[in-house]
Amino acid sequence: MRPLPFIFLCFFALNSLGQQTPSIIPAPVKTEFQSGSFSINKQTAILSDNAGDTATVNYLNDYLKKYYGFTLRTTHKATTNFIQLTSGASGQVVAQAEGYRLSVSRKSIQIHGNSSRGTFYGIQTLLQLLPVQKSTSLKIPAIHVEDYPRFAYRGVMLDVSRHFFDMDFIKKYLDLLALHKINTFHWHLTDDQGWRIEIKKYPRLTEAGSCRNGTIIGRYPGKGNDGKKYCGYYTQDQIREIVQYAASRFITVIPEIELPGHSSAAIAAYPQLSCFPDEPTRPAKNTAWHGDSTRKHVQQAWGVFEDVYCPSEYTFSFLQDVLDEVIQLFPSKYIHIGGDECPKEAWKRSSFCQNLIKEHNLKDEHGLQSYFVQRIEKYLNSKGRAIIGWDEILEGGLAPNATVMSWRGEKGGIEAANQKHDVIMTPNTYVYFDYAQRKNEDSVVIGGYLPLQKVYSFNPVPKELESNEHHYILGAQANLWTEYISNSAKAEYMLFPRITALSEVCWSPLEQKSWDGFKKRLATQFRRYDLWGVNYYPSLEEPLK
Ligand code: TNX
Repeated sequence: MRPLPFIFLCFFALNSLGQQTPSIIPAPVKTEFQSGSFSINKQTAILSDNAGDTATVNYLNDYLKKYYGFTLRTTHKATTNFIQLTSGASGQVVAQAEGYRLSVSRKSIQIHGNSSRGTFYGIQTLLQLLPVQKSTSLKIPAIHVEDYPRFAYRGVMLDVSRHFFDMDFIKKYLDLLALHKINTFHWHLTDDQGWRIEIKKYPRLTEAGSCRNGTIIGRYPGKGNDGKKYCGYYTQDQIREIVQYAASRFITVIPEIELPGHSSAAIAAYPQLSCFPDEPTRPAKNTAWHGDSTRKHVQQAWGVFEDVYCPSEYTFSFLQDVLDEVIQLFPSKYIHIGGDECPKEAWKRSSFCQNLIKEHNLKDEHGLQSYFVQRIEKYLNSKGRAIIGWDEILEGGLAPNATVMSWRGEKGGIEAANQKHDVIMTPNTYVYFDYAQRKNEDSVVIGGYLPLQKVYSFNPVPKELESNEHHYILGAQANLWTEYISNSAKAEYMLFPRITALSEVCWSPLEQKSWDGFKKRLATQFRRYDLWGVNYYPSLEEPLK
């Protein structure tokens, strides 16, 4: 008989302990396997003295309850069979608040985070060591992990305007982000097809702006219109609930309030926001419209629309009022103000805009867009917040403190870093999860082809940048635009497994990244998706080209 290869021996050795091969995603900075194992069972205690870790202890117990059917007691003293959580700057792995150390021995599991954030990520790694089947005794291999993220910004965006997603799904989404050590949820709350956030001072935003009278059927321009009223928005109480839910998973929620373009829903509610309040809304080219078409309405098809915010004092005071309420709801440092895809036709034919251009010595309508964004930036800066905008905010001159989200490939990010601005990389060439992930996609998608391996190959630091510019790249984000994603099963299908590749892009050091190694670990991750009840595209073998 030929000797079995070493890898098989390891596999059998682990299997005889009732364990799967450890497969931690995203790959940690340093992992050492040791001999022996620890079992979490109903007698295991949690030791934790740090108030900042209370949410994490509850989180761990919720997870154990949900997937394994039992919880652990907390205590202040134990000599064996315990999980100890400590947090704080002493004994740091590296000077990184999100760093942690995890040690599993026969007697105990010890997790030390450089801050409570780090401790939470230590717990996430521990969850990845648990068996993927339900059991009341969870065997874990002895291991030592030292870990911290490559990027401080690790995000995923969800568009809830084109299609609305309910509270339960938003919470599930946040759960799934946390399981991937993603720390930012970018919530795209307003667009042409629906305004989704309650604003007390402007009730029509949700009364009128959160509903459209119909939606095109199928891929643009569509095979007709379904003629069904489509509505949805989050109340301020619900928003607070989500922000809190995210915070207990160390996720920051960044709201996006689109301006000056993608504003048809707001204009439908308050026509004076347009430079041409009396002109009826124009449907997208070659698309079927349902219902009245004599005045302003929420759009029923996808695309880019010419009726945008007029840069009037009425609009600025409206936006400042809206942002005042947004700031109250979201404690994040950043507010995303959109800035993308703003056609200039309306501003060109408006005498008000042409006078404004002259009055402020602006070069043209791009200068006017820059003036618009800079006024909003100034206002938000005065409230202690910073803006993020899509890369079109580079056109006509960047607002002084803006962070740029580079979506049309990487060039906007490169240009912004050259101008010494912070950048978040979200290029459609690597992280647009509304694009097809398989060659023969049988559901309707927006187009494009973005297989898993392409996502995995993404390096958020463009090679064109000098090393002294690398620090401008805060991190990366995947975007889930939902024109063709009308339900949560499809949203999950488009996200998984690509979000798992993204997590490694954002977290793992380059030297720990390997496509072959990732594919092996992904096989176990698929079993975790099953455990979590996540819908996913199961192929591991979709070729890159
Ligand atoms: C471009 S990315 C958009 C969105 C669309 C998306 C579809 C960006 C800033 N704007 O409005 O939903 O393409 O992939």
